Amino acid sequence: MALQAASLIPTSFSILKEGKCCVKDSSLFGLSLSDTLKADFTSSALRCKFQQKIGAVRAETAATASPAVNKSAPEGKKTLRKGTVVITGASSGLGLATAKALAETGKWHVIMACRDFLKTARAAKSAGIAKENYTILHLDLSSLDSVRQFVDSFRRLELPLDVLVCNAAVYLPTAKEPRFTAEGFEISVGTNHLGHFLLARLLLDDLNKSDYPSRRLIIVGSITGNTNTLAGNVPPKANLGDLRGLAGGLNGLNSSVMIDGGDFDGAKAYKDSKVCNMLTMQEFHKRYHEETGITFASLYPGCIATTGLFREHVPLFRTLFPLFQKYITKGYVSEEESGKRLAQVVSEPSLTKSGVYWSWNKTSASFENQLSEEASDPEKARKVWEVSEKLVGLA
Ligand code: LMG
Ligand code: NDP
Ligand code: PMR
Repeated sequence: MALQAASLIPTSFSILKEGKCCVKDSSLFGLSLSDTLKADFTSSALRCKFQQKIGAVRAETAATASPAVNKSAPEGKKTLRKGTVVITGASSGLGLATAKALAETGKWHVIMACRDFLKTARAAKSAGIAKENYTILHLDLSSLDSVRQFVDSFRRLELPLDVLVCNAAVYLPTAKEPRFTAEGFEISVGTNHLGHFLLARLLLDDLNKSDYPSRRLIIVGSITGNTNTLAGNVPPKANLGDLRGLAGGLNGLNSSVMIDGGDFDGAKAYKDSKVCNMLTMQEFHKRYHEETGITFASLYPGCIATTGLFREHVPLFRTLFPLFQKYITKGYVSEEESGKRLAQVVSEPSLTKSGVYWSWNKTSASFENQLSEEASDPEKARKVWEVSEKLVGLA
C-alpha cells in the first residue's frame, strides 16, 4: 500500500528499497502542501485525505487565534482553548497511546511528529483518533536537517505550542555493528538524545510564546538508565564516563561510538541515551524554569513490554519478556495505561512541578521518583548540554 501510494506522487517522495515512502520535503505533511503539490496528486483518495488535513489545520489555526483563557463567555465563565501538543514517535507504543488519550478528551490537538507518514496515518485511524484532533507532521530525529525542517513546518501551521513531548526512541539490542544518523552519530544516542536535544532547544522559544496556562516540555526517561534500581543493574549498565566519546562525535572514526569511549553495545547506548534525556530535562529546568515558567519533566511510564521498542530483539525475548514483567517483576503496564500516565504529565493540573522524574506505584498513583547518582549529577548535566550543543550546531 505504501508503495502504491508513493508511486502516485511523482516529485516529492522517494521510494526506499523496503517499499516505504519517505518525504524529502518535510514541510509537505505540515501544511504546506502547496497548491502546486496538491495538483500533483492523482489519487483522489489521497488528495481528499490531504485536503481534509489542511482544512482541519486551517480551521484549527483560526480557532486558536483567541487567547488561551477566554473570559467573555456567558456568566463570566472562563473557557480554555484547545491545547496543542507535539508528540514525537506517535506512530506506535507509548506515543500513540498518549496521542489517543489526549485526543479523546477533546481538549487537545495532537501534532504527531513521525518519520513514517503512512504508518502514522494508519495507526491514528486504527486507534480511532478523530480527524479533527490530530495532524501528522514529518520528523526524522536521525537527521538534524529534518529536525530543523520540522520546526519550520510546525511554525508554518501558525499554531501555538503548548506542550512538547520528546518520546521517540530506537533500541538496538542485537546489533553487532553500530548504525549512524545522517550526521554520523551512533544512532541510539543520535536519535534519542541529540535529535530531541536540538528539537527541544529550537522549540523552547515557541513554548515560551504560548499563552497557555501550563506549558510543558516532557522528555521520556526510563528505569533502565537509573542504576539505583534492580532494572538499572541488569548488564550492560548505563555509564556516561567522562563523555570522551560524545565529545568526539560518536562517529567511530576519530572517537568511540559510545559516550564513555567504550566498545559498541546497543543496549548500553540506549540506556546511556536515556540518562542523557533525564539530564537534559534537569538542565532545561535549571536554565529556564524560573525565567519562563515552563514545566520541565521526565518520567518512567512503566515497563510497556509489548511495544515496537523491542522489534529488534530476538523472538524468544519478545515472547518471554512480557510474561516475565507481568508475573515476575510485576513492572508490566499496557500501552493504554502507559498512555494515560504520559497524558497526565501533559495535562494534569496537579503535575505542574518542574524538574521532576515521575513514576507510578502499584495502584497507578504518580509520585516523584529519585534518579540515580549519575542521572541527577548537575555537573554531568551541564557537560552533556555543552557538548551536545556543539554537536548539533547550536554553539
Ligand atoms: C541481551 O539479551 C543482549 O544480548 C544484550 O545485548 C542486551 O541487549 C541485553 O540488557 C539487554 O539483552 C538478552 C537475552 C539473553 O535474553 C533473551 O533472549 C531471553 C529473554 C530473557 C528475559 C527474561 C526472562 C526471564 C525469565 C522468563 C520466565 C518467563 C516465564 C513467565 C511465566 C510466568 C509464570 C507465572 O540474555 C539474558 O538476559 C540472560 C538471561 C536469560 C535468562 C533466560 C531465562 C532463564 C530463566 C530463568 C527463569 C527464572 C525465573 C524463574 C522464576 C519462576 C518463578 C515462578
Ligand atoms: P515504540 O518503538 O513503540 O515507539 C517508538 C517511536 O519512536 C515510534 O513511533 C518510532 O517510529 C519512533 N522513532 C524511532 N526512530 C525515529 C526517528 N528517527 N524519527 C522519528 N521517530 C522515530 O517504543 P515505545 O513506545 O516503547 O517507546 C516510546 C518511549 O518510551 C521511548 O522514549 C522509550 O525509551 C520509552 N520507554 C519505553 C519503555 C518500554 O518498556 N517500552 C520503558 C521506559 C521508557 P516508527 O514507528 O516509524 O518506528
Ligand atoms: Mg528488565 C523490577 C524489575 C525490573 C523492571 C521494572 C524492568 C524493566 N526490568 C526488571 C528486571 C530485570 N530485567 C531482570 C531481573 C532481568 C534479568 C533477567 C531483566 C532483563 C532485561 C532485559 C534483557 N530487562 C530488559 C531487558 C531488555 O532488553 C530491556 C532493556 O534493557 O532495554 C534497554 C529491559 C527492560 N527492563 C525493564 C524495562 C522498562 C525494560 C525496557 C527498556 C527501557 O525502555 O528502559
